[in-house]
Amino acid sequence: MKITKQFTIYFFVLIFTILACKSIKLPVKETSISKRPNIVFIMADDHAVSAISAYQDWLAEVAPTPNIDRIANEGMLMKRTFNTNSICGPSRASILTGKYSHVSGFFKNEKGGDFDGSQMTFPKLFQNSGYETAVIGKWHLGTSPTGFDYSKVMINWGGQGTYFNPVFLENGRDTIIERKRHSTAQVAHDALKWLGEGRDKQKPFMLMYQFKAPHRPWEPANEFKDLFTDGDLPHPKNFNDDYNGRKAASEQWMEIENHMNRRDLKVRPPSGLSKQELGKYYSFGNKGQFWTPSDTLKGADLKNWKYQAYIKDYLRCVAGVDKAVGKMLDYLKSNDLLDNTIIIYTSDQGFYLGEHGWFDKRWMYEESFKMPFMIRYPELIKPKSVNSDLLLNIDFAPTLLDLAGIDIPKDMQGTSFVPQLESNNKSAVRDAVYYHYYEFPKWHNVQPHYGVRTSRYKLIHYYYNMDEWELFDLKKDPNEMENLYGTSGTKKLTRRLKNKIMELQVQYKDNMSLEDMRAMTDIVIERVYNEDNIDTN
Ligand code: SGN
Ligand code: CA
Repeated sequence: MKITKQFTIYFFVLIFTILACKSIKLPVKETSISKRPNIVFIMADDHAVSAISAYQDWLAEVAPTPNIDRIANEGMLMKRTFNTNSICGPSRASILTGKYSHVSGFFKNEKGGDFDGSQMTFPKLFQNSGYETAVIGKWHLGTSPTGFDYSKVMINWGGQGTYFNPVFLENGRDTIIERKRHSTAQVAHDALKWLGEGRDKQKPFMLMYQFKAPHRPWEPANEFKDLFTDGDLPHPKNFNDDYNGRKAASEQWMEIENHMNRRDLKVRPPSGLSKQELGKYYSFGNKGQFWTPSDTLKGADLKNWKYQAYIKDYLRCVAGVDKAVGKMLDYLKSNDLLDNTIIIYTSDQGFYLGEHGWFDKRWMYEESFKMPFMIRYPELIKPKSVNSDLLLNIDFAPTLLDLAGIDIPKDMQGTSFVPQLESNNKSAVRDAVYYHYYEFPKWHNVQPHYGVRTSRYKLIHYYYNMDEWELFDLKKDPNEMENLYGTSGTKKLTRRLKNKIMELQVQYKDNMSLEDMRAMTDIVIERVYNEDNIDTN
């Protein structure tokens, strides 16, 4: 064959183009727009960073989470992702809207009303730009989901769902009791079913895959009951805290030793109790009532007994979530979807696993303030990447939109951290994170507070019915045991942090009076899902 001059030119242009595409990285937006990646946003409930072995924290060896870790190992692990209000519904509302609680309007779980589903959320923006969207599992926002082509969310137990016989609302219409599977396995089953046969396969998809586990009352599936049966699990460093110098911390109702109830500790009720009597029986302990399984078990031994019962069931629930994550990863792999799907694992907030002697969340202390966050997307992210930027849950929406090449609405308060996903990026997203918690006194008597955290320091103001400040040096005191507020040599630092709080309050439009903030705590608006108004017929 005779090679023409024109062909030779074509040939060189082609080789040059191939080489250029390989070496030059196109700007993120262009690459992702053309590819339209799928999204699987996996969120557990109350899953603490220390209970995910990828974080190499104090439980990593005894309770590995190999499937969740795969996301981090094959992608990026974020070490400093925080929430703006450490409680379920508010954090979920912030994730959907990219806005602080006082702007999304959902700022407390108890008697704060339901989520205003008419507002703009990131799933709506995905749906509007041609994605097939779904949410399956825990929702906990009252009003039925908007912005989804398919939804199946738990609605019983005040919208929290239960581990066994959970009640779901499908597409905002049908009520279904699922009796066959444990809640985690049910959510996994429904998500894979939707991926396999429920969605429009011509479109890219955005799936929110959300578990109830490992939320209180920590009821694992039978198949995990035999985990951790050989001896005791370790205690965290500050398991015994006297709350010295931290007034708000000394007044809570969330001590493992004093506030775990019979339901938490899986104490069997006597037979023949009415529904009301049963409720009373189970909640015994909430208010500090003394209970022991035997007359000889008291003091530190009793506290350890309760802790072991708690931590083991919590970690068994985590094992269930880990298995469900593995199922999802395997499904994506065997359906050739793994590499064009952005996979995220997170939790609505962190949790205390005995730190400060506690269970539950709500505080701006690290364990509940921090959220796990890891993301796998080989197109952009190198395996085994680690990032320590100060990120917030309000950044998730803009980041996801950015990754899919969808415009980010100007009124979203978070920032896209797509540049951070490229490991060589050095510019920080922000130099401090702002936090605000409102719900009081239910359930755990945690004082409303706001505060700021920089990469080294934290300043908190408890303002509801006390006027207390706390200052921590996280480098010297990572467990937040020593309140430095008002101690010598901290004046300038305190002033700087107070100024930062004021600056962020203005930036996020949270610069209201303390009186107005207290009024938000006091608001009483009932929520839709009480047991009595669920029709399962
Ligand atoms: C329930 C729990 C509380 C927990 C809240 C909020 N009590 O009310 O311990 O703090 O949920 O959790 S329980 O006796 O009903 O288990 S959240 O994750 O939904 O915000
Ligand atoms: Ca939660």
